[in-house]
This record gives sequence, C-alpha cells and structure tokens, in this order.
Amino acid sequence: MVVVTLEECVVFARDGFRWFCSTKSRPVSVAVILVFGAIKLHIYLSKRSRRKKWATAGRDVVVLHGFPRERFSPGTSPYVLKLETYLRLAKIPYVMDFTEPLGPKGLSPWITLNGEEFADSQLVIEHLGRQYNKDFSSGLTEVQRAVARTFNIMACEHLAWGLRFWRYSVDCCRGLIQSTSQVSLFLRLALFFLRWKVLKALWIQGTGRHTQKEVEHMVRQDLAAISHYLGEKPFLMGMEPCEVDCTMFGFLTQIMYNYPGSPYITMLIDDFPNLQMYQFRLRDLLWPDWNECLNPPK
Ligand SMILES: N[C@@H](CCC(=O)N[C@@H](CS)C(=O)NCC(=O)O)C(=O)O
Repeated sequence: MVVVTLEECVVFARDGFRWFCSTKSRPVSVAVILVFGAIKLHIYLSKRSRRKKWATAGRDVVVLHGFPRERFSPGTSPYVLKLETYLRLAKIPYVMDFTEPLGPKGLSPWITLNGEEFADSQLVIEHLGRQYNKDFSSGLTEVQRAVARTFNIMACEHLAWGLRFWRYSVDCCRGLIQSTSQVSLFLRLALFFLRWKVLKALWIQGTGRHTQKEVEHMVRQDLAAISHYLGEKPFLMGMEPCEVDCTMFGFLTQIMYNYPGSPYITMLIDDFPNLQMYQFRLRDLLWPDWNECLNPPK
C-alpha cells in the first residue's frame, strides 16, 4: 500500500502552485483561469436571468422550487410534497420551478416570494401562515398543538432517517431510479454523489450505525404511532385537515409510490391500512389533478 504523508502533500501542492505561476506554464494558467471565469460568469448570468423570470410570477405568488415531477407521484422528496400540499390546503397561489431545486441552504424545497428567498419546508410554512393569515391549527387546544408538533418532528427528523436508510443504503437508489422519469447519465452521477453524502449523514446522525432490522423496527414504531393516533378520524388532528397532515402526506406518499419492494410498503398494506386510506383522502381533497402532475401525465 502506498502511504502519502501530509508533508508530501504540502510539498506537491507547493510545487504545483509554483509551476502554475511560472512563466513556462503561463499559457496553461491563463487558459485555466479563463475557463473557470467563463463557467462562473455563465452560472451567475443564468442565476440572474432565472430570478428575473421568477419576479414576473406576480405579486404574492409563491414560486416553489423543487425536484421535477416523476412517474408515480408528483415528486420524490417528502419535504417538497409537504410544502406543495400546504400551499394547496392554504389556497395560496403558486407556480412550480424545477430549474433550481437547491436553495440558499443547499436543500430542497425553497421558495421565492416577491423577490425574497426562504428555505426549509417548516420555516416556509410558518412564514406563509403569518403572511397570509392562515393557521389551520388555530382550532386545536394547546395539548393538541403539542401533539401535532411532536408528530411533525417525528416524521421530519426521525421517520425521514429510516426512509433515507432504505432508499440510499439498503436499496442503493434502485427504487428512486425506477420512479424517475428521465434517467440520464447526469442524473446517475448526481445520485452517486448524493448517495455518498446521505450515507455519510446517516452515519453522523446515527441511523446508519444500526442494523437493517433495527431501523425497520424504528420505522414500524413511527408508523404504528401515526396509525393509532389517526384511528378512525378523517385527519390526524380531527375532522379538518391542518399543517401536520401535509407533512404526513409527503411521507406516506413516498412510501406508497416510491419505495417499491421495501418492508415499509408491506407494513402499510398489512398492518396500517388506515394510513393508506388517509393518504387517498388527502390526495382526493388536495390533489384532484394528481394524474396530470405525474411525469408523463396519466
Ligand atoms: N429540513 C429540510 C429538509 C430538506 C431536505 O432534506 N431535502 C432533501 C430532499 S428530500 C435535499 O434537498 N437533499 C439534497 C442534498 O442533500 O443535496 C426541510 O424541511 O426543507
């Protein structure tokens, strides 16, 4: 095995830099600087022209940036679906943008509203709720609000890791690729890097250190909690849908449509059928155009 010391790396970098700055390599250095400059300028100009276009969406119209529509559901990200479902529930006018899915925090979704950018599905929902004076949880008691928040966090910060574990580690993105309508070489490359990043995140967060059986058990517990609390009610907190239902819709939709062959879809079918009915109910209510939102549309 070849072992490279830190000292050798420093020497290599220093010599390389000296060569780059020397007169002998001037044509190469100039070419490299010009190419990088041209790429940076191109990125800057495209970003600026996209923002100009979004500004024409109209006053108080939300531009929702996310990943493209896919074959079996309107998207493969639970968070984008959560936010889009909320916009529909709140009847806030919006347009979708798929050209720049990653926002100022490097994640999807994010929105542009009247020229301002906001990121993170939860923070965006809270901001829009204040701006458009929509609070679907206002009829809930303090205790019910606490329960709704707990379920919301459980889905976004716990269940989500269990789902990522299956998608990126166990399934190696096969189900995700099946759900994707255009599998280009670029997409495969992007998925390769995303997978590497998510596996690292899974390890740091801790879920990646468990066995597959242990993670499955955790997901089952989460789904059981949602199923039992939902019971026979039409929506999680009662007779009317509220913000937390949008989150549940985002996650249940992923399991039902974009996790083929996973133990989670089997759990929904065999053990928690009320969760499937709940997803259908929300879908009928808020996504009457579901089929047109698939890619290709049905
Ligand atoms: N807390 C964030 C989570 C968003 C998130 O994790 N988005 C994923 C897609 S499901 C993403 O953009 N991943 C891209 C990446 O990590 O590079 C939210 O609620 O918006």
